[in-house]
Amino acid sequence: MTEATSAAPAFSPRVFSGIQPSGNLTLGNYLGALRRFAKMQDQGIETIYCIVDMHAITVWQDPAKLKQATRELAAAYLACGLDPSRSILFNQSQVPAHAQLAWIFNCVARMGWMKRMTQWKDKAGKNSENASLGLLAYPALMAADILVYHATHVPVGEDQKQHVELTRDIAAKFNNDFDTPFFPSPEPIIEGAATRVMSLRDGTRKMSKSDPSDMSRINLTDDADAIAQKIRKARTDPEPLPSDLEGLKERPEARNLVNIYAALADTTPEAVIAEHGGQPFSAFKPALADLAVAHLSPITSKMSDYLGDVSEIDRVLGDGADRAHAIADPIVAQTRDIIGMVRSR
Ligand code: AQP
Repeated sequence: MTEATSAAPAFSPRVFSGIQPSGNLTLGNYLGALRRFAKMQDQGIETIYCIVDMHAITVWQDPAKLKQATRELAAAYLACGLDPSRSILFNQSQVPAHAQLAWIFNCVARMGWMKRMTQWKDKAGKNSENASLGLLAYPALMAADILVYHATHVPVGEDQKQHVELTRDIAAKFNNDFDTPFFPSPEPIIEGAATRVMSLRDGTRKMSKSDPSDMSRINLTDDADAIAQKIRKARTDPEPLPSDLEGLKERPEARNLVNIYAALADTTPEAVIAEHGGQPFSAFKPALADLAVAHLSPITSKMSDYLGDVSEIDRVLGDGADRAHAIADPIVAQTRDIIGMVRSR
């Protein structure tokens, strides 16, 4: 074992997760990620949350919109209960250690691993020759985001599980190649009734910021009327809600609305069916809309308060970046030692 290896730190619990500033934040981002981030902070674990702007540019981003979306996302983190004195909050591009470790991981990960990723296949589609190289390498950067902090837990929605598993594979291959237990094997944390919120227009597709149809998603910036209208127009079948969960099996749109209700009410789909089973959608949808508005409107209004002071947002991000540097830089330096790069200064 190398000197750097024997100095490897013990892995105390540390949470890392990130969100792309790629447009309108959705109810899926909120239930699958943001809300749970604040909960983990409140459990007293060390928490590091990132606005992953380098991931966002793997597909085209208009520069002015990227800036705006970055600050909006910072405001959303704060509005959802993130306390920057307890959590580290920053944007990825300000901490070069992410890109530095990502390059090393590009040389550890195999092309075949990357090409098997569902997100690559979905986003590159049939036009993969024309997709950016960054889109293919996305999971190696994500592995670097997590492992550059020796993070042990990664709260994510269901769609990111495969990338966290790949992070574990990269850590294992690095540790094996260099005969060192240097990197931890982080656990994906996927919990709750809405780990995969589906589109309101198609219950078989994920609700997504980049879906061209605005009616497919609830945005965190939607007002009460827009939320009510989108839920009213959400695609459903003509049957009333079933009297048990089994009855939702072949009904993806109905199941999605029940799951969203359960997540917002902090209960289980079983409890929602026990209360609303047998109701037609004309009764269930208004109840869901009321719940969604009650839940989201305080967040929307806090977001706009935070956005009223952009310099304070930038200050919070700058302070977070300084604290992130302090953890990440020594880990990158040790990684370089392990692989045999000379420290000349
Ligand atoms: N529909 C969803 N249900 C539950 N969780 C979701 N997440 C995203 N969509 C859902 C979770 O939100 C976190 C941040 O995601 P991201 O912005 O990094 O990228 P993504 O997963 O690709 O999300 P989008 O909304 O679909 O973005 P675009 O359209 O830009 O690609 C992750 O933890 C994710 O699981």
